[in-house]
Amino acid sequence: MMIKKKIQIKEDIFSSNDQQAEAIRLLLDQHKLFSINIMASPGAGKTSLIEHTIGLLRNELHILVIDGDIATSIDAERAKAAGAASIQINTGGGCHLDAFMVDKALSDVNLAQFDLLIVENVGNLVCPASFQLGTHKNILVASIPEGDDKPYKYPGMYQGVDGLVINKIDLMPYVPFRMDYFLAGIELLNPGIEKFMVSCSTREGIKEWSEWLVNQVRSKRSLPRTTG
Ligand SMILES: Nc1nc2c(ncn2[C@@H]2O[C@H](COP(=O)(O)OP(=O)(O)OP(=O)(O)O)[C@@H](O)[C@H]2O)c(=O)[nH]1
Ligand SMILES: [Mg+2]
Repeated sequence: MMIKKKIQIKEDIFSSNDQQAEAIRLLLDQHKLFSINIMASPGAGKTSLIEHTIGLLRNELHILVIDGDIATSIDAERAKAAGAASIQINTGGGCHLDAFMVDKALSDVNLAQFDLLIVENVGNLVCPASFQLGTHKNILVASIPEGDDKPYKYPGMYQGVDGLVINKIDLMPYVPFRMDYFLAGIELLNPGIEKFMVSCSTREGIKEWSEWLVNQVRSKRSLPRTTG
């Protein structure tokens, strides 16, 4: 017999985080600084995607990366080596970033210097989905070796994002992955979501993803400066 248990987490636990996230959003809007929060399971290719994005856009945009990890500054160093300014947050065991951590990381930054803020969340498909960071778009990186059932098993994450990067498509010939089944799950949870098929190994699709990002930055720049 199969027994299913549902655990409900009360919304109000997250309300102070949401208020902080809203303050960050206002601050970023004041500086017309477009921002994304990249989430994924460990090893899906978040930092690889960020490296390639920086590589393509560093002559066009000033990019700030905030990297969230349980330990080490490996990812912030990779973003810096690729040509961006970077800040590492170590959660010391915490499985996600929250808006207070991002606020602290931004406290010494001259935001006027930057056009694009990329936050790399801690690798996890559960906890990051519940904590808004004040970024304009939440992006999920899914990767082929994780398996085609992930939208069905982690609906909260797949439902709550604005864009989906499907990475490691170079591995399609080697890993059982039914793209139709995967995409059907996404269509069920998040119909019409913006999707990018990429490979950080072959660089396929990185240009299209980067162009979408640049367009987002441009739309933000053309908005009137907010007061606050
Ligand atoms: N074959 C293949 N490997 C990739 C691709 N993208 C990333 N990788 C590899 O996947 C591994 C993990 O990549 P990372 O970019 O460090 O992944 P991450 O999501 O930032 O990992 P964490 O920050 O530790 O959660 C590395 O060995 C990459 O070289 C891809 O498109 N194809
Ligand atoms: Mg990483």
